[in-house]
Amino acid sequence: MSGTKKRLSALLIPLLALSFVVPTGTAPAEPAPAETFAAAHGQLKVCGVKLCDDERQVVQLRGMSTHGLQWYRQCVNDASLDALAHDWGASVMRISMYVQEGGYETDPAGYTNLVSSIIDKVTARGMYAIVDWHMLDPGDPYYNLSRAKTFFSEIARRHGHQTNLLYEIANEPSGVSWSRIKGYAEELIPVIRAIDPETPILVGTRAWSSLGVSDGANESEVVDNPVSASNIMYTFHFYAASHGDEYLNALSRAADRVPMFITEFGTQEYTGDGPNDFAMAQRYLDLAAQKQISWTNWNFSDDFRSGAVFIEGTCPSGPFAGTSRLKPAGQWVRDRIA
Ligand code: IDC
Repeated sequence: MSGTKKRLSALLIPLLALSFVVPTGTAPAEPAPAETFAAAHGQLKVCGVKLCDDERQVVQLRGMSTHGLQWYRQCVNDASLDALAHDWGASVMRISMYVQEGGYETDPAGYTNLVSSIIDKVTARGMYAIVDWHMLDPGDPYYNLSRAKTFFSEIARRHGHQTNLLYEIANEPSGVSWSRIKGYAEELIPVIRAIDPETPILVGTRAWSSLGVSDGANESEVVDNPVSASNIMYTFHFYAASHGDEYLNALSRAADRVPMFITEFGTQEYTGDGPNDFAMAQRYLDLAAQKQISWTNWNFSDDFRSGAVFIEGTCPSGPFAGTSRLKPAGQWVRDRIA
């Protein structure tokens, strides 16, 4: 379906151009706007260990994660999303909806509407949207399973027909085994698939999406015992000043065996604060480029911490484009998205 959509638009553009042929001597007509990233690539699908577009070409998405919407929704508005799409050149935004800490559980209908409206804004700017079920504490994903079923069912009903989505069903499980995370995924995924069979689903990994490394394990538990579902990927999170070679090597090995997506990383410490280690962060992004692993950086807000890209006080009015309001981590990641 999406392939047809794309081919139709490819046909339409030359036809439109022909119908606006200008006589010599007059100013040329405005060029047709360039096709957006998400329109050009259409419905994503996991292909082997990679993420592919609707013509089975491998794609690497690069973009930003919001901060928690309960605190920083004022940083996610028309102007900031214009900047992310058109000035930064991002192809994806991760919409980070906490479940606890004043998030979804306090107002399910309100947060569902908020996420839905942000999906619309991201879509209008031609980017992919990751719907992030930001469970964090408690770290057992089962704690929020029935809420997750309700939330994703409603998002799938409203948006499942779109071709520019990914669903991230567990931000960072902790204190639980991989088999428990796998069990959660295998209960939730069929519920989503019954409404939306096509959107790729991203599954968190043990110990804060470290592939188990933060608990002294490694990627083999996932590689040897994958979730039984198709069109899914596994997530890996890193903070470059805290997570060194052991983490990088686990990601590298995993990415050759199972589909991986870096839905969160920082150039600083795991607190999202402290000094940047740009050299280590670059090693991760070089690996991601080489293996075509998609990524979103934490985070697109003006929080005081070093990992929030904007200087405090930037939201809601900006300016968001250019570099005048960016912290060092923001300048660094903007350059790497481009
Ligand atoms: C941090 C926020 C901070 C908030 C804290 C608790 O930056 O303002 O008080 O969460 O919720 C993660 C998490 C992400 C963290 C981030 C930085 O997914 O929620 O955000 N981080 O600590 N995993 C590793 C680091």
